[in-house]
Amino acid sequence: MSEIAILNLPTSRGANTNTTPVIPLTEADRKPLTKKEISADHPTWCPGCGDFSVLALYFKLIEKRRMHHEKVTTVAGIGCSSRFPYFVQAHGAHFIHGRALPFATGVSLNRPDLHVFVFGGDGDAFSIGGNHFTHTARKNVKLTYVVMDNSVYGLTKNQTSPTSPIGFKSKTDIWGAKDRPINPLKQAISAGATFVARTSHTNPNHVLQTMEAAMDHDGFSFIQCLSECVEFYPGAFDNSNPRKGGKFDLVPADHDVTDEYAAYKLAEDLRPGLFGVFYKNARPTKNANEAAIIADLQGKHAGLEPWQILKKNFDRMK
Ligand SMILES: Cc1ncc(C[n+]2csc(CCOP(=O)(O)OP(=O)(O)O)c2C)c(N)n1
Ligand code: SF4
Ligand SMILES: [Mg+2]
Repeated sequence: MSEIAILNLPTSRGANTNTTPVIPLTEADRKPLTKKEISADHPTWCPGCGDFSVLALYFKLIEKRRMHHEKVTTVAGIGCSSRFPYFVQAHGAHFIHGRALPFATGVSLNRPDLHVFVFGGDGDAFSIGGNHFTHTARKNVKLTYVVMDNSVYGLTKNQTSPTSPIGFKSKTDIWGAKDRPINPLKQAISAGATFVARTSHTNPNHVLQTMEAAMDHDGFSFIQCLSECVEFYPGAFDNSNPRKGGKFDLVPADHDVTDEYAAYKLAEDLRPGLFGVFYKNARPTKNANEAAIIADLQGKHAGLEPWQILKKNFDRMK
């Protein structure tokens, strides 16, 4: 039961007075947000960009899970995909290029009542943000990271990204990329992510289902969501789109998602690869570990304010 201040509430809950504005409401009493209420600015993406579909499905998730403005937290770095929080009418931050995860970690550790979603691009995640990806995964911070992978730098108008395939021609590789691309799923599994999945903007039901499963996971959940850049890499994922003659093959139903080595092997096939949850396992989260340390210290220093406990610890380090 939550207490929500409502002014001038009409009739059914009793007299409408100006002096008793606090009415107890249950979550079930509140109407789910509508798309209109969650949408902020009109997205500035190019017409046809895959990112539109991911945003629309995030709205669907908010609506389906009956989340309200004060519980929606969307964080991003810099890039076309990272403009995401601008378009969500709720709490969020469009942070520094590659630094979305440390920012989101702070939010997640301090606000256990929220489920933090982070959206961003392949460059943001695996180039400049590569080191944060590794450490957020190994620490198992509770949040969901959706990398909208278009295999190119879109915002800066066509440079090779860490997921561009060999031979990809861009402004930085005019004769075609020579460097072996990274495999985001293998990287996530080996770094210690406890939920690892792949989906594609062309399959809305699959995106929604994957985001829901990630949200329900207690730990660092990572989704590689293919999202086509129609401006600088059109047709990049046609071979995974049945409407374009490709195939959308699912992770086999008998795959044991707790088997790290089996997951790693399934992630081998890069393009188009398989879709679904590759790996999922339970491991203590950074959130739980930190909470236990705080509870222990508060028990040992009863009567002291948190800042006083913190100061005591700093003093011990001198
Ligand atoms: C510290 C810093 N370095 C470089 C840039 C320039 N920059 C902005 S976005 C970007 C890459 C965008 O690619 P990606 O993350 O894949 O996102 P997309 O635009 O493709 O969605 C770069 C290099 C920057 N803004 N800040
Ligand atoms: S440049 Fe590419 S990624 Fe950026 S908005 Fe346009 S289509 Fe989307
Ligand atoms: Mg990109």
